[in-house]
Amino acid sequence: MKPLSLTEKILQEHLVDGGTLPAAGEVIKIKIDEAFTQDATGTMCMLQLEAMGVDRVKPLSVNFVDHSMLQVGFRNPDDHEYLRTVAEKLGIIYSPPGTGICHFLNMENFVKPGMTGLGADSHTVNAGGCGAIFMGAGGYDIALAMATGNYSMPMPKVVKVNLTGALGNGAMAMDVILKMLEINGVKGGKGIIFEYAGPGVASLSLTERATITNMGAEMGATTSIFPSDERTKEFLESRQRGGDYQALSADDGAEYDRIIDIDLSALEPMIALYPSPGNVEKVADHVGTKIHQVSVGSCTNSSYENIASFAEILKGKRVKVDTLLYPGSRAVAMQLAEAGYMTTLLASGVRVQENGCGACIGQGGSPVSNGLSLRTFNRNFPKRSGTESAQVHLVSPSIAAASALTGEITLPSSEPVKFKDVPQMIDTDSFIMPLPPEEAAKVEVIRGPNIMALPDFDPLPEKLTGEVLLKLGDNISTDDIQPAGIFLPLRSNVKEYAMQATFNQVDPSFSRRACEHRDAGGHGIIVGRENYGQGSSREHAALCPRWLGVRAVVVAQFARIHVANLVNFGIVPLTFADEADYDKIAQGDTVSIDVSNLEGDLFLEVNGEKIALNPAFEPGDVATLKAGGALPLFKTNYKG
Ligand code: MIC
Ligand code: SF4
Repeated sequence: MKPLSLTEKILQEHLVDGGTLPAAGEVIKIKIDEAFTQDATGTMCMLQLEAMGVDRVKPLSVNFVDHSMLQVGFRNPDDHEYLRTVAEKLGIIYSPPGTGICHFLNMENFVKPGMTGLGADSHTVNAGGCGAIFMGAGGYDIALAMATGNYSMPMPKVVKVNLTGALGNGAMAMDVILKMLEINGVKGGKGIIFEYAGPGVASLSLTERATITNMGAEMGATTSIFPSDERTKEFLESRQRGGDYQALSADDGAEYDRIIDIDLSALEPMIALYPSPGNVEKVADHVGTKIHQVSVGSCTNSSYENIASFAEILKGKRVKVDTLLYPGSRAVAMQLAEAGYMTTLLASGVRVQENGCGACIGQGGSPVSNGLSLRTFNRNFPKRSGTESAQVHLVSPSIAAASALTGEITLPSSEPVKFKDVPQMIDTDSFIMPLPPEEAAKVEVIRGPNIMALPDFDPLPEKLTGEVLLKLGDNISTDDIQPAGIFLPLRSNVKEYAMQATFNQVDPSFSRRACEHRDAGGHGIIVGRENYGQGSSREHAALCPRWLGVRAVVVAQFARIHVANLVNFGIVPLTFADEADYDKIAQGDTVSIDVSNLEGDLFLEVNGEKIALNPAFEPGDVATLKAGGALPLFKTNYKG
């Protein structure tokens, strides 16, 4: 038998119809062992799940609350209450606010080597550190996976990352993934699963591995995976889950699309400079730059090891700048307390915050105007911090610690940081577990006034005719399309979220213009270039534009999750056959696209010219697009 990569082994075993794996790019349907949401994507996901008429979810499912935690008014608590009660009704585990960040909790409590999983958040890929294939997707795809236990996706290419040596020179796991970003860039992972292997793997703990797989999202990768080995066993045993362990690795002689070699011993501290995780340089070249804030945490770097290393560097000293800390989970916070590090951190002047996403998604912790914030997070897109004029650079926890003490970018000692090894804490009591079906059926789902009904969308007309509402450049992120931050409490209210936030940081007149155009019968068109929709999995970046009358997006290339979300909400995703045609279109141009035959040749007509387009959707998506979106199609089939 052909030797298989670890990725191929897991995917093969999960093929719904059995058989062998097809060539890269062909659609595969796999069984999903776990599906989860977080609160910011979860309410829409749950509304869609309810609209599907599902009584009880099929795979292990979890609703985590970690993003929208500020309870300033009724909106966020209403969302939490809806998520709690709908979880009880449908057989989903509920993780209340304060328990921790979804990806961190997932690793601690649910992921087993060899599993497949889907989460309504782009950093679901974090779980790859535990030898599993977990991917981010939009809320509709999660709802469907919860309803059916299956997910369809293009077969990815598998790229091996051969690790040798061990980290030294003050480098941490964050520097491994920053190196990968330097090599591959922010779109170099599209259609790829990065499979880490080689003798260097054994030197990395599970949480270090998760830091690396987590930020695979920043390369646009489908996901990343590490083998399951003695370190995996050690981690699972420390979580009292030794029974979940199985050894897993690639077969000798497995073939890969490409091999990337990284010598861990040669790495040095790196920094991703504002405004992109792909702007990677050496910290050494930026030493002495004045900073205004340090923020430690996020799903990338909030483990006990991360925070204990940070605390060791601060021990007995005082921070010079505003320094915020977000532990990954309540269990991590308890472990830090047990080891005495909570006291160290507080005594150093650190502002210890709630276990959750916090400043990473602009929920507090915004930097001062024109300030520079050094963060151990994974994204530094413009305005994401909530302060328009501020900049964010991304670094490892030890750079964050050394810099917090001096108020400028500083390299710590190159000696490895030694921290206290205390047992991990178990906090499974925080979860609200599913009720038996007969009791679940009696649960009343509570919908406060923040929970709006899903909008109805009409089918695709034969021809789209309207205006180019926006012409954009490269790397437009979902934070540009549909910002989070102060707008996060509007996630359950499509109309308000669309009117107040869609593209508002790019062009504050967008929502108003789009509405007027829609109400006059026009079909809105967006034009962009490379890597459109990078970043978050938020389906609101498709749902809200659709509500505002956008019916097609024409770009050079799309990010993976966003293109699926566009299809799910009936927006036709198209690419230029010849990228140079981008220059032939201007914002405000009246254009038309005949979409009567989505499987035929497609053109955009503008200024008397016909520009050739390619579909960015799969043939299997045509019915969804024609119906005006996934839910309208689901409902038609369900009724029929
Ligand atoms: C992010 O980091 O951008 C988020 C917020 O976690 C998103 C999900 C969301 O927008 O709710 C993600 O990464 O998918
Ligand atoms: Fe939360 Fe930030 Fe991780 Fe997104 S990237 S899940 S906002 S911690």
